[in-house]
Amino acid sequence: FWTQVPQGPPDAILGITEAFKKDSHPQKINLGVGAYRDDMGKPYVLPSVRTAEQKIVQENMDKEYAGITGVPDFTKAAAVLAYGKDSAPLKEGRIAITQTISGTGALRIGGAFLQRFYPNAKAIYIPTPSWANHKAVFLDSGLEVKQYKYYNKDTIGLDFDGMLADIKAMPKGSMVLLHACAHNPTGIDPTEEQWKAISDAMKEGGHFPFFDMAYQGFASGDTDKDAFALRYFLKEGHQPCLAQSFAKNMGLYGERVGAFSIVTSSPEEKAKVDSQIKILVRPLYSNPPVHGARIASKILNDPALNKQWLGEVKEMADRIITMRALLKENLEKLGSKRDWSHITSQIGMFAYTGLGKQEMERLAQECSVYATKDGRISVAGITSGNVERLAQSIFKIVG
Ligand code: PLP
Ligand code: TYF
Repeated sequence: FWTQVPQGPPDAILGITEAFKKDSHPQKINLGVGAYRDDMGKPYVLPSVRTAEQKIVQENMDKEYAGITGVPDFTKAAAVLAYGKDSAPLKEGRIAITQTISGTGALRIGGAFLQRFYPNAKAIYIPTPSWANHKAVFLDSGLEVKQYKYYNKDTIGLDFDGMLADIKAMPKGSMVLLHACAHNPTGIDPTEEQWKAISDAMKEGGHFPFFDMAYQGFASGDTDKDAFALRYFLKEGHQPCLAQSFAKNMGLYGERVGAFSIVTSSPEEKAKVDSQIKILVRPLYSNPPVHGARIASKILNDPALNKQWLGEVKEMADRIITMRALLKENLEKLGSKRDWSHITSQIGMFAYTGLGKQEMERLAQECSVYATKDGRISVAGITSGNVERLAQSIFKIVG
């Protein structure tokens, strides 16, 4: 049957782990996939997650199906986390929200909803570069994918003028994907002032903002601060939609906990949108898994556990910030002539080193240091034990 099926390429990010596993170097380093590691380089389960799980087990809960839109205590709390407890649309009952299969599922349900209902839906604009999966997710949702300028390779910073010019040049009413914080892969976010100008340009064009928030809390260590752009857009009268992931900020990667929400103009509109989201979800996976959502719900709804979790998010963010500083320091100590200040000015899980494809290939072949070919390294994979060897490796390749 399947002889005509062509061999496909591996995922650009998840494929790195395959190459890493095959390498027998005892001090090999994997900075490919964005997954948090502790300072021993081990996967980390948050103590608040362990406690929440114990509480759930003690409650002897049943395993009945959740509704189509998931665990209500979870989605309610997820909306508060993102939009803020004083958010007007939230208080007015006009945000439609559904639990999703993590952030990817949120983007995919969002893409499908927009494809079906956004007036004259055609293209969604994503930044250049963007998370590798964005294009595939939106193409598979039936949308056309276009790009706007974002990264300036000369400054290893934001191409703010290019971004703004591209937004202004889009056809009226375009759909625009925005990384809410900790842009993946560059780690470069607009400043608050720049967000204000972006909001103005989006309003002027009558464009529709789709926020992808996969790292709330991970950028600054403060979940409110990281929600600045989303909340500012709301205050300015935008009615965005939002993909949320709890993979990173709760370390629930494999549990697949996320949410998709849309701000509507009235409770009546919300009810209609809700009904159509259910119609989309039903034939895809019927209803989402409950365990991870119950963990997130406990953490978000139990005040003591919530406080503990916020502390743990901050600890993770702070360890990453420390590793950035250590990497830069070690490169400078080795006598590198390059300016590495972007390593500490970028935020979130990734550093965009500015290294090119061939340099990244040599880093893997000659130093057993693995990361994506675009020069992105997952800072979460750096430890006080491997940072020196990492700096030496980068110095060996680029000086
Ligand atoms: N969006 C961005 C920008 C990401 O980096 C990721 C990966 O973590 C996701 C969405 C979705 O990830 P997940 O499906 O694991 O929540
Ligand atoms: O960018 C990353 O590394 C994370 C994890 O298909 C990830 O967002 C990578 C690839 C993928 C799914 C998740």
